[in-house]
Amino acid sequence: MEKILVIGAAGQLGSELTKSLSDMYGGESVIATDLNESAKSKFDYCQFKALDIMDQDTARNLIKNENVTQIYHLAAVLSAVGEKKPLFAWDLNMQSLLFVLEIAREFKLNKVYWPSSIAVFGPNTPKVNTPQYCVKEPNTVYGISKQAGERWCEYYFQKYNVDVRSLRYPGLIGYKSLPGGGTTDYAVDIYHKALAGEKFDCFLREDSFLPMMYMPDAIKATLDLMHAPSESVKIRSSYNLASMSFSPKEIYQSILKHHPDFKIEYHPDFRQSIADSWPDSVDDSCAQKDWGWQPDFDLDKMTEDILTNLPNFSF
Ligand code: NAD
Ligand code: AKB
Repeated sequence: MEKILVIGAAGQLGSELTKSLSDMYGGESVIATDLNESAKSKFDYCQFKALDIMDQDTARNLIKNENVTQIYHLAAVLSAVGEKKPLFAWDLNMQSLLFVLEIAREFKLNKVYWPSSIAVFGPNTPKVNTPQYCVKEPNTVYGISKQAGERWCEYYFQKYNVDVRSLRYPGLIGYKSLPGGGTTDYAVDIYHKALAGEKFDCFLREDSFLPMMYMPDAIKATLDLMHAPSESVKIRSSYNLASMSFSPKEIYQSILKHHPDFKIEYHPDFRQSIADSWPDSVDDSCAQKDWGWQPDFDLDKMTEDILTNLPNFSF
């Protein structure tokens, strides 16, 4: 029987991924962990334990005593917060990943999942249809940590046969939790403002294109990758992953079709230069070819789904 540990389970991605893992494996097979006991109320369908992944003795005992077989390591400091606290971001993002990889090697875990990001790309990367393999000179601490993390994942696979798998997510958009300090957060916040009947102040320019993905597609991609036969997973750094690419003006126009009085203003801040360093769109043909990736949602389909379901969702 698999025993799956999710680290950073209470965040934007973890809240939805942990539920899908519990639906798939059964709640008794999933242990959700996050920093604070207060996150427990989110996880009435599986086990929950408060865990600071930097407290490595406690984490190691938990993994050993619970006979954990797989880890989904989601805890990280994201791009915008990372620029405010660079050394803290580097420390958390790198130490936690190295700890997880070492534990996976030592305890011979079946699988590890660790997300990377479009933040691995930088200003010298080709911006449109960014290839899987190209120049990567990230200029955010978050991006540097993801790039280094990818190299470590590949290293542990090649040297120690650790079955670690990873996706370079675009900006993830979901309505079931609030985002945690990234540059793509505006594309979540905008729906909340539209439904509240308030004007939206956008921290990016209206023409700032970024790769984005609706959360159900991100969950599908993650589970598809994790369930693909090992020999199909040919990239052990991290796979480019794509579904849609849009600008603030385009998401605004998509919402206007449902809320014609919705207003937006653009006040770019420090996050604009982060967005400018990232691709407009990425080429995910390796993911399509290796394990059959195809997204289900485009911008208008996502907008309709969020505007229909968010009003009935309680946090
Ligand atoms: P988030 O900030 O919403 O969630 C991270 C969670 O980790 C939070 O619940 C936080 O409490 C927890 N955490 C922080 N420090 C911790 C620690 N020391 N020990 C245990 N838990 C800790 O982030 P997210 O959006 O859910 O992102 C999850 C992962 O996916 C991250 O690795 C992120 O880099 C990656 N990713 C996310 C996006 C996106 O758009 N959300 C895009 C690309 C990659
Ligand atoms: C961020 O904006 O930092 C994240 C990401 C794209 O990795 N959403």
